[in-house]
Amino acid sequence: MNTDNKPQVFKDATDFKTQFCEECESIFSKTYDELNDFERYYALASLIAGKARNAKVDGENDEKQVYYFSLEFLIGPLLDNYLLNFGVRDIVKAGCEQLGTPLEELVACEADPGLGNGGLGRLAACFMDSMAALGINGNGNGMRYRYGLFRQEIEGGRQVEMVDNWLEHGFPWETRKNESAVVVQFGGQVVRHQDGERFWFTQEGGEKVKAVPYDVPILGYGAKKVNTLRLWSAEPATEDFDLDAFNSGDYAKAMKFRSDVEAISQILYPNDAGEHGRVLRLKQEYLFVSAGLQTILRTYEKKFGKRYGEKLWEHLGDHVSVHTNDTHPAMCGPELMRILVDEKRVDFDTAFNVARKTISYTNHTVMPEALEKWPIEVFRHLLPRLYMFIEEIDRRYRDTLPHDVEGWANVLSKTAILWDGQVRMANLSVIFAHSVNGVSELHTGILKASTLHEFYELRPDLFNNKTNGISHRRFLGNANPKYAKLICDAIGEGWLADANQLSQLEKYEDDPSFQEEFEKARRWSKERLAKYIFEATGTQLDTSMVFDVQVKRFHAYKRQLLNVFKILDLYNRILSDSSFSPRPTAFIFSGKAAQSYTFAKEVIRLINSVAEVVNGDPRVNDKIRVAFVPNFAVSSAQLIYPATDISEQISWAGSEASGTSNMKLMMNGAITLGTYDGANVEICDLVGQDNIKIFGLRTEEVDALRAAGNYWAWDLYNNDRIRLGRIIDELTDGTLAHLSGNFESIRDELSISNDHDLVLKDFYSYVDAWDELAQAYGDRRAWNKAAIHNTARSGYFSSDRTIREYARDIWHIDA
Ligand code: GLS
Repeated sequence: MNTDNKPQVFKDATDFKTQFCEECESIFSKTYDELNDFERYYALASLIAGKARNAKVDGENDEKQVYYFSLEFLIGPLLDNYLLNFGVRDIVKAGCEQLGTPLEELVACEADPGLGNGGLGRLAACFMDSMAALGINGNGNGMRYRYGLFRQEIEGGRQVEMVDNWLEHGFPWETRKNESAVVVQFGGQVVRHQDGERFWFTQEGGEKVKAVPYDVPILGYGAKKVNTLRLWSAEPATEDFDLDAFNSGDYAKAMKFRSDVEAISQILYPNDAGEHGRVLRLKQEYLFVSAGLQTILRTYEKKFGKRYGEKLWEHLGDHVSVHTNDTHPAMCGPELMRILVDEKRVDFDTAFNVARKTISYTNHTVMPEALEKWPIEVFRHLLPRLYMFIEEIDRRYRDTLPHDVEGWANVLSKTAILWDGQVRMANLSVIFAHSVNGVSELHTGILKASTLHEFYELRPDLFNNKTNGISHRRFLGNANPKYAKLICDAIGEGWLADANQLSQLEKYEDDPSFQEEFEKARRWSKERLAKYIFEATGTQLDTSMVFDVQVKRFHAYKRQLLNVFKILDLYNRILSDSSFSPRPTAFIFSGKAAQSYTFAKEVIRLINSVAEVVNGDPRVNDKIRVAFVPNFAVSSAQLIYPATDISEQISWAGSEASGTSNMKLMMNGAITLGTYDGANVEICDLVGQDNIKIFGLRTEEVDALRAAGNYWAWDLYNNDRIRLGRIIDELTDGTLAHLSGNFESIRDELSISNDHDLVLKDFYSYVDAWDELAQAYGDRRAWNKAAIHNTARSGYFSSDRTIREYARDIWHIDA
C-alpha cells in the first residue's frame, strides 16, 4: 500500500535490502546471514526507527502544541504499523522474502510494550497515531515503566502473574534524552521568605528525583508528520549514597535510596477502573505531571519569550493545550500554578486562569470505586507545596459557590476538592478544566445526569461528548491483511487516510464474488488464530465453527460470567435434549484480571474449568468448544479481531463508559451481541437493528430496578431449577471441580450481592438473543452482508474522527 507524497524511504526492494544488511552489520558487526530472527527484527526496527526520527522536522510550525498526559500508552508493536505508515510494506515484504525470512516472522519477534492496562491506555496510543496522521502537533507524556503489566500464564486453570520484562532485549524505538532530564521534588518543608512587601515560598529538603525522558517517534500515516511520545524514568538526582552504611559494609542500606527512587518508574499499577491508594502511585502521577510541565514551559518560554515579554504566561493557552487522560494527571492544574507562581512570579489569579484555559479533562468511567481519592495527610506529606495550592483553590471555590444554588450544602459536598479527609481527584480535574468530556453519548449523558451532575448544573458549558475511536489503520489495515487487501482492491486505498470511505463498501455487501472473497479472508484469519491458540494452549478449534469472542479486562461489570452461564446452559441442554442442536460455536476468551481482584480471577478459573469439561466431552465437543487465550495484548488482539464472527459486548447497561473492542470487532466484520451500553448504542444507530443483536435491560430499567429495591435474584434461582438454577448448582456440585475445585465464591458473590451485575436478571434475554444470532449464521449470504455492512459503517469509529472533534471543540485547532 502506497501513500501520496510520502518521503522516499526505500527506492525498491534492492535498495531496502542493501540498507537493511548495512544496518545489521552496523548494529551487530555480523552479516545478515549470521543473525537470528530476533536480531534481524531488531536491526529492521532500528532502521525504521532511525528513518522515523529523521523524518521529524523540529519547530516546523507555530501551531498549537497538544500535550496528551496519560499514565498509560498501550502502543503495541510498532514495526508493521510504521511500514504501513511509511507506505513501504510491500517493498519490505518483498525484500525480506528475497533475503529468506518472511516479514511476518520478523514482525512476530517484536515485544509488546505492556505500558497500559486496557482500553484507556490503548485509546491514548490510538490518539497518538491519529494526531500524527492529521498533522497535529501531538506530544504524548507518560511513564516509562521498567516492567509492564504482568505477563499472564494459566496454571491449573488459574491466572498466574509473571514479570513482564519487556525491556530485556532493548527497545529499538526509544532514545534516552539525558540533556532533557529535570528534577522533581517530594516531601520536605515549605519555607516562607520575605523581602519587603514581597514574599514567596520554597520547598526545602525532602527527596529530589531526576526524571529522565525516553522519546519514541510517532510516525503518522503518509509520514507527513512525526510526533514524540515522551516517557519518563525516575533516577536518583545525585550519585550520592549512604557513605557510612557503605563503609560499614551494609551495601543494601547504602543503595536503598537509589532503589526507592527507581521504584517510582518500576511498575505499572494493574488496576483498570478500580483499586488505588498507594503512595507509589501518587509519586508516579506527580513525577510525570511535574516533569512534563517543566519541559513544556521551558520549550514555550524559549519559543515565545521574546514575542510576549511580560505577558508571556498569559498567552500559554493560545499555544499549548494540556489534555488530561482521566484523573491520573489531575495534578496538572495545581502543578502548573505552582511553577507559574513560585518560579515565574505570576500572580495567583492569573496563574489559575492560565491553567484553566490550558487544561482539559476526559472522564473514562462512572464506577464510583474508580474515582481517585487520596488521604489529605498522605498528600500533604508527599507534596507539601502543591497541597497549599489545592487548599487555596478549594477555599476560593467554596467562597465563590453561589449560596443561592438549590441544595447548596449538597452541591458543596459533591463538588469540593477536599472532603472527608480526602483529596478528590475528579473534582480537582473538573475545577481546573475548560472542557470536560465523556467517551460515548450514553456515558456523557450519565456524567451530566449523575456522576458529575452538580458540576453540570453549575457549568453546563464545560461538558461535551467525544465518542471514542480506534486506529483503523492498525486494527483493520495491519491486523487483517487479507480483508484489507480485498477492500483496497474494491474501493482503493483512500480509506486508510479517510476511514469514511469505507462506506463505499456498501455497494459490495450483496455482491457474491466480494462475499466469497470476504469468506476466504475470514477463513484465513480463523486458521491463523486457531494455530496460535493451539500453540499457546493445546486447544484445538474447528474453523468451520462460529467464532464467538469476548476479549477485554476481567471485571464483574463486563460480565464474562454471563457468557460462561450461557455456555453451561448450552452444555446442559445438549446433554439433556438430544434434539437440541445449537450452531457449532467456539467460545474464545482473553483478558487479564488485576492481581488482587479475586472474583475476576475466579471467573478466569471458571472459564478454564468449563473448557476442560466441554472440550473433553465427545458428546458436546463437536457443537461447542471453549478456549482461553493467555496474556491478552495488542499483538494477540490483532490476531483475534479479524477471526471473530460474534462480538460479545455484554456489560450491564450504564456500566461500560464506551468500550473500544466493540469498535475494533465491528470494523473487522463481526456482528455485535450486546447490551444497550457505552458505544454499543452508537454502533446500533449506525448499522441498524438488523445488523446487531441487542438484549437485556436498558439503563433506565437498570436504574428503576435498583431504585425500586424489590429485585430478589434468588427467586430466579428458585423458580428455574432446570436451567438457571442448575447452572448455579454446578458451580458447587463438583461438575466443574476436576481442574482445581468448585466455585463457591462465585455463587456466594451472586447471592450476597443480590446479583449486583444482573447476570441472572439478563440471563434469558441473553441466551435467546445468542440462539437467534447463532442461527442466523446459517444463512451465509445474509450473514456476510451484515458483516460487510458493519465494516462499511465503521468509519465513524476511526480515532481520526475523534481527534478531529477534540481538535475543533477542545483544543481549538484546525485539523
Ligand atoms: C475505560 C472504560 O472502562 C472503557 O469503557 C473505555 O472505552 C476506555 C477508554 O475511554 O476507558 N476506563 C478505564 O478506566 N479503563 C477503560 O478501559
